[in-house]
Amino acid sequence: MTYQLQGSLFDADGPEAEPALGPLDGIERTVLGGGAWIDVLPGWLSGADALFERLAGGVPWQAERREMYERVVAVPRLLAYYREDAELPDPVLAEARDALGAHYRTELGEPFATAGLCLYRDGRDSVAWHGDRIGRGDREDTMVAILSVGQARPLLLRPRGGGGPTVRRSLGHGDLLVMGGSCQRTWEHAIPKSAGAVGPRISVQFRPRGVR
Ligand SMILES: O=C(O)CCC(=O)C(=O)O
Repeated sequence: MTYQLQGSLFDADGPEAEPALGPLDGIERTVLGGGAWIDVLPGWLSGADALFERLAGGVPWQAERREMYERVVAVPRLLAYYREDAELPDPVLAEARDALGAHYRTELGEPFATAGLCLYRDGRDSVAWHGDRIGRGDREDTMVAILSVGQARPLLLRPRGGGGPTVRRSLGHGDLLVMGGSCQRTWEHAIPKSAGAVGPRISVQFRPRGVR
């Protein structure tokens, strides 16, 4: 199976441009409340077409199944997980992890260690409301940084359990979004299903050790 970017998604640098990261200085913080925040930097990565192609074709994507309401159902996206010290599937991802670690060193107090990759094949792929609360994210403030390539999809955030205002950020080709503070404990996030012609998207999530 091949996953291809649609023409309108191609970035301005063209498909031949090597993936490269810009500075993190322009990143903008939005305080969500309850100790949670998000930082957003559109277009952090240039040469995003080439990175998309390499990851789409080179990562050993896994289809997973899970139990839901006493049935086993397919998880609606493909996944790959790189543990701490595993070689990442592209050198620019190691650069991204290290640049994020350096930028947030004082605030986070530890490096980003693991990388989770998700491939949303089309608008039917999605992830339901959740916080990354397996491990320390359930008890401690932490950060999860998402680098997105491919089709722009909205990331929604709401206070845990719902009932509060929903915050929406479109994550496009080369964009960065970092969830921080208590975000995994006190807020939830989701990528909803989307109707119509929706191209593929790859999300790369960097997390500190013990957060999942
Ligand atoms: O697709 C994304 O950027 C979000 C992924 C996510 O929330 C997760 O895998 O826990």
